[in-house]
Amino acid sequence: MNKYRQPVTVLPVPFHFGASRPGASGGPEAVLQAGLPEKLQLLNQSYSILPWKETAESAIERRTLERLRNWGRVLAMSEALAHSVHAAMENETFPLTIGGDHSIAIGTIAGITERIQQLGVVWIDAHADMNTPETSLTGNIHGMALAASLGLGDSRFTDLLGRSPKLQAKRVVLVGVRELDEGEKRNIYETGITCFTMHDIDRIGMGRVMEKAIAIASYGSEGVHVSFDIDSVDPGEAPGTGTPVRGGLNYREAHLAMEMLFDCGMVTSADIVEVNPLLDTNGRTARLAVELIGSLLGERIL
Ligand code: B3U
Ligand code: MN
Ligand code: MN
Repeated sequence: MNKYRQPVTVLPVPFHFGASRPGASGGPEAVLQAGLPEKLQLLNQSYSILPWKETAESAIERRTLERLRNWGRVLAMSEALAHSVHAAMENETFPLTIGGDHSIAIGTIAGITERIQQLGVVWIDAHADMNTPETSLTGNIHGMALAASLGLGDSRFTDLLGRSPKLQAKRVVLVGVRELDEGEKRNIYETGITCFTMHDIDRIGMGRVMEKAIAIASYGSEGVHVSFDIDSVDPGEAPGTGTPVRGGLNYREAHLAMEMLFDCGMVTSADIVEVNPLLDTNGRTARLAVELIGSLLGERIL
């Protein structure tokens, strides 16, 4: 059961056009197959699964830009997802999106902030996703999702559903970061968001880092959104992801983060993204995603 005892709306988003490699579009199916429904039942968590509806091909802008790859596809997905997430919030449920690459968070956050304007975000990721089309070396929109939610970058994304910025920097915290582009470093400093890198976790421990992260994301906020990129976890534990980076969270650190987020009682919504079954070994990464969702929704050892 989540802290507010709300039903969970599971939103599978089989989408990979925000990333370079395909495969993340198989993420939702892999996570469902790995036992997400059974996990929710075990926790006595009421839930429904809202099947993803593809936008008609004819309604999608197919032109692309080198600095904003597949922008038409990402935009169509983001608009549809934002509306579904907003509806899930209006129905007093907890939206749980299952990606898909991390570009889906643009739509999730746009949908949530239609209802909760003072939203804190804990973004757990090996990367910062703080690029703009100008700073990105790849043009992949999954590397721009947090920046867009903070109002940086292309207005098609920053202004989704109207208002921009969706988030205030003082309520945004990154955790687990270990690979940044030069332009992202500037964007982190200039916006003033908080970034706890792996170095901070090594020095003060995951428990202290999460205490600080939760304090920042929840101070004066009406709710906290958790955006969990599975590549935050060390590739030894989570090999099934498109851009693995060594030196990540260990198994218990990842669970501890989710347990502490549940305990804070402020979490309103979550994304679990970047599970790529084509790169996985025997469903290990998908099973980890299911377990971590369990911890976020209150599963305990004792
Ligand atoms: N910073 C790089 C790499 C990257 C970001 N997010 C992922 N990879 N998964 C970029 O493409 O923006
Ligand atoms: Mn990410
Ligand atoms: Mn990442």
